[in-house]
Amino acid sequence: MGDTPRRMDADKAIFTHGAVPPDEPTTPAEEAEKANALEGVYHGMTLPNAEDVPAGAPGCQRCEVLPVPIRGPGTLELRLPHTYSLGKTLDFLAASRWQHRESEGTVHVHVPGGSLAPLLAPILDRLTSTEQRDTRAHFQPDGTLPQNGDRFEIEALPNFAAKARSEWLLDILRGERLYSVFQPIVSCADPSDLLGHECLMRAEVEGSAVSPGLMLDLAAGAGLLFQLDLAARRSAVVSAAAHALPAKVFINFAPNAIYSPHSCLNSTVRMVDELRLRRDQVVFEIIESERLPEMALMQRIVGYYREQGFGVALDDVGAGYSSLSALLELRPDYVKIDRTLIDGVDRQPDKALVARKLLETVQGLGLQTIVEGIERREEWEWVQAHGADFVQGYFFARPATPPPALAWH
Ligand SMILES: [Ca+2]
Repeated sequence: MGDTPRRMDADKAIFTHGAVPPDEPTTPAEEAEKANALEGVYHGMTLPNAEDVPAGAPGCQRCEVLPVPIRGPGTLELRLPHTYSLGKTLDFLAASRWQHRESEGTVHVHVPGGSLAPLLAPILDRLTSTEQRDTRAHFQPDGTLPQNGDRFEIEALPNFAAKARSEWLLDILRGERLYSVFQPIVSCADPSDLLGHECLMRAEVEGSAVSPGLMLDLAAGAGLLFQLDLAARRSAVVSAAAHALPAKVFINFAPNAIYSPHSCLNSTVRMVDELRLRRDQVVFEIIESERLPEMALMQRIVGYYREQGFGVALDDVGAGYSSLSALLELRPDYVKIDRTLIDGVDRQPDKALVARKLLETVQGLGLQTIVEGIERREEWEWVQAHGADFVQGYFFARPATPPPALAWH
């Protein structure tokens, strides 16, 4: 990526906000060993491009096909919602070098080549979020004519802009550059007793770590959540197998990236079997529990995993409002208590009250708790005194690859 300086600058700006500290350092020899291990384990995890997929190919087209990146040469068409919004956009274009024209409230801007991000960023800056949402965008590559199906390609500007900015993410997906790091989950009473490892998605661009949150947010806006989530699950399964993880393997998945459990999750299940992980070793963590899709779909997803012999955890409980009802409806094997509720719980009485009631509720329902985000001994002692079953956090071990030794003492 980064074939023009302008594009690299735009991408860098994105990364600055999303950068995370690098994981535990690994030597080049370890990296090579890891790469070889993964290479030897599984060869089938490339996501094809849209144009490479033969008609009638098996698998979920939504999850397994990568869109073609939006880039010039071509014409960006913007339909602004109001003459005021139109005026601001035309003022910017008149003062810029972009070749453009306006016709009946629609602005046509020619992009001679490369990314659209440098054109879109200043336009987005001049529009409020409401104006952005009510602006429609479409891109017509040079040498093509509008087709009948193109009417479905007209999008709200924020989604279109996310797609135009997502080239680096497409590069990561196409190049299979997602990898997993592992964080131990241990018994609260005896942290030398390992329950398992959570697999956490990572990627690097031009030597900088990109935060998983940034990848997920951009993917959600750009319509790439299905592909990112599938690639992350694949990376987790491959890495867990390559490192022969000894205990349970916790793998995150976004329920909002699933239409049908059977078609969207089938390839992950097959890979677990092919790589000889035991199904009862694998626990799928339902992320984004504060904005779950409708309960009927959630029940089908959880039911599917259970029928296939996997465990299910509900992630980030306590971070939102709807996850308590999800506990009752879904009865997950493990409930992961969100870190925001635990950070400083030993010295904040209000937070302690909420955390204590939540732990009591989960225990009363007969579900097992995993408390995330333990960074200090006092937090561990507090959750131990309040009956948590398992704990996870920097106090015990940071996420790393290869899986880190426990460092809690
Ligand atoms: Ca998680």
